[in-house]
Amino acid sequence: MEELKDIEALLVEERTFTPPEEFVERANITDPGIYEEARRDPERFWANFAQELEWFRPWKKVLEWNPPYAKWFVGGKLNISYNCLDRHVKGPRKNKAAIIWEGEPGDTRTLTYFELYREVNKFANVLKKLGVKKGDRVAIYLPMIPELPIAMLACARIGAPHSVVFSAFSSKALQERTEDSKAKLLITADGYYRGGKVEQLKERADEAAAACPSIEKVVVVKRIGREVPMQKGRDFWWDELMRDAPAYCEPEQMDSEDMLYILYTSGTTGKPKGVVHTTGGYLVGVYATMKWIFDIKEEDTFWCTADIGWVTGHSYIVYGPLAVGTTSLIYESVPNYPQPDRFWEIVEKYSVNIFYTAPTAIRAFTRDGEEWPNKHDLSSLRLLGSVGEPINPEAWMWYHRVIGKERCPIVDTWWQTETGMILISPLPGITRTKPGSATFPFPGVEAEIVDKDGRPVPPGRGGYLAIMRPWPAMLRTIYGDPARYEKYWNQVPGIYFTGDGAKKDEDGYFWIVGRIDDVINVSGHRLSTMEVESALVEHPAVVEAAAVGKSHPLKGQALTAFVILAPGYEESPALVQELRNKVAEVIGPIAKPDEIIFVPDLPKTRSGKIMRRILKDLAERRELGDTTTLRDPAIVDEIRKKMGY
Ligand code: 7RM
Repeated sequence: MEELKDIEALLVEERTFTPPEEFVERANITDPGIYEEARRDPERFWANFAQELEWFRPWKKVLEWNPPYAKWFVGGKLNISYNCLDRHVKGPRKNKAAIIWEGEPGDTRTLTYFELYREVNKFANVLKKLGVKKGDRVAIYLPMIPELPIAMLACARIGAPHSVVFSAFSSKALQERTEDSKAKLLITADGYYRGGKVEQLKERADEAAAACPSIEKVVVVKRIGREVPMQKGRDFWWDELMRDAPAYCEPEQMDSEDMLYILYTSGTTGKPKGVVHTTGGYLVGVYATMKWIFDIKEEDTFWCTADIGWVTGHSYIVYGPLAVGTTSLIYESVPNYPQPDRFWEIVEKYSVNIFYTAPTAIRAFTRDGEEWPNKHDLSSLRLLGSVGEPINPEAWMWYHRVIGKERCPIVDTWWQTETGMILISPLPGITRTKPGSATFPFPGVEAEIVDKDGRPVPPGRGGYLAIMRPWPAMLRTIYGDPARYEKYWNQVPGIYFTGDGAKKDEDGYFWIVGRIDDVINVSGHRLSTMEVESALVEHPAVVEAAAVGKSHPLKGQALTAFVILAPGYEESPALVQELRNKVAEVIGPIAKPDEIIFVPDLPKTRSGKIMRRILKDLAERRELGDTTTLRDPAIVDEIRKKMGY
C-alpha cells in the first residue's frame, strides 16, 4: 500500500479550463444530463449507439453478465469491415478520403472509402485463396503503411482474428506471440523507414516464421523495393496476389461475440497476455467514444500518432475513425525526422483538425522549443488529445498554449489494451478540464477508486482504479488462458481491477498516477519488468536480474536493471552494451534499460523475495524506505555507495 501513499501526496492542480464557446456551439454532445441518463439505464444508453450501426440480424439482449464473463448484443450478427466500409460506400462518403498516408521520405497515398473498400475486398479474397478460414488466426507484422489497416479489415471481413505485432518488436517477440496464437498466415513487408534508415523487417519475420510450425504461408508487401529472401512455396508478394484477386468478397456474418482480434500486452509475468476482443461490443465502444470524445464532424481530418501495433492504433486509427466515416491520417515514422517539426508540417499540409498523441511526445516537443511548431500554420486544429500515460500539468499547459493556441479543448483519455475503448476522458463540449486529470468516466461507465476490498475510498485518498460494471469493448478473455483473465476480476468478484493507482479530488475528478504492479510505461509503451529480466538472464553473464522503472523527464519512465554476474565475468562498458543489446534482441529496442548496475546480491526478504520497493528507491536515488525486513540490510548500502549517492 506504500505506493498508494505517494498518490495522496500528489499535488492538486488548481487551474481549470471551460470548453470554448465556439466549440460548444457545434459540439456533438453538450447536455451534462447525459451522465445521469446513462447511469439510470446503461444498457439503453449503449443500445442507442448500436442502433446507429448496421446489423445483419438485431441483437436479442444488450448484456448478459455472468461475472466475470460478459456478452454484449447477444444474438446480433454483423461485420465490422461492413460497418467501416460498405456502410459508407453506399452513401455520400464513397469518394471521401478514408486514409491519408504519409511515408517517412515524404511519399503520400490517399485511399477513398471506395478504394479502401476495394483493396480490403480483394485482400479478403487473397486470404481465402491462401486457405485462411473463419476462426483462423493471422499474424500481421507490418509497419505503418496502408496495407496494415487493409490486412486487418480483410481479416475482419472473413472472420479470421488478426494478431498485429508491433513492427519494432524483435523476431523473438513475434515468435513468442505467434507460438501462442498459432497463426497460420503471416503478413509482413520487405522493410520500412525509420529515421532515414531502412529496417530489415522481412529478415526478422523469417527468423520467427522458421521457428513457428503453425505458419504455412507468408505474404510480403513491397514497401522499400529491396531484395529480400523469398522462400519458394511459402512466401508470396502482396502485389502479385492482388493482381488477379476478385473485387468483391461477401462479408462473413459474424456473431456479436465472435473474436475480432488478439492483441498481446505486457502483464506482471514474463509472458505477454493475448487480450481477446470481440465484434459487436467493441465496435459500439469505439464508435461511441469517437463520436463524443473526438467530436467528429463530416469534414474533419483526424490524426492519431500512435502505432497501429498498439491498441491505440487499433481503436483510434483503424476501427473507430472508419466506423464514424472520418478521414484517418497515418504517418509512417517518428516525430523528429528529418527535423523536430515533422508533426507540425503534417498538421499544416493536410489541415488536421483533431490531433491525438502521447505525453512523451509532448514532453520532447517542449524540449525542442516553440520555434518548431511556430513555423507552421496550426489554425486547422480544433481539438487535442492525450493518451498512454499520465500527462504532467506542465506538458498539458504547453500543449494547450503552443499547439492549441488556447482555443482547443484537450481530452486526456485513460484506457488500456484490455478496455478496448476510452473509459475516462472529458467530453470536450461539456467538461471543465484540469491539467493532468483525465476528469470523469465516459457516460455508461462506472469507475471508482477503491481499497483492496473494493470499497470506494474518500476524495483525496489514494486507491486502486477499478471499473464497477462491464462495458461493451471490454476484453472477453486472455487467449488460451482464462485463469489469467479471471485474475482481473478476482480481487473482488465482479469488479475489474485495472492495475492503476489513482485518486479522486473533492470535485470528483480522477487523477491517474500509473501502474501499481510491475508493468511500466516507457514513452507510452507498455512493458513488463519481468520480460526484461528474463531477457537479461538469457545472457550467460547474468545469474539474476531485477528491473524497475524510474521516472524519466522525457520517456515518463525508464528502466534500471540490477544484475548479478556469473563467476568469471567482469563488469565493463562493453558488457553493459551487450546486455542492452540482448534486451533489444529479445523484446525490441524500446525495452533497453537506461542503466545497468552490477551488484553482488539483490535486496531480498528472508523468504527470498526481491524487495522491488527498495530497488525503486535506489533507481530514483532517493532516501531508502524501511530495510529492516531484509535478510541482509548491508547489501543495500553497498549498492547505494556503488551508485554514488
Ligand atoms: C491506451 C493504452 C495502459 C496503461 C494504463 C495506464 C496508462 C493510459 C493514460 C494512462 C494516465 C492516461 N493502453 N495510461 N492512458 N495513465 N492517464 N490518460 O495506453 O494497455 O498500452 O497501457 O497506460 O497505466 O493502465 S496500454
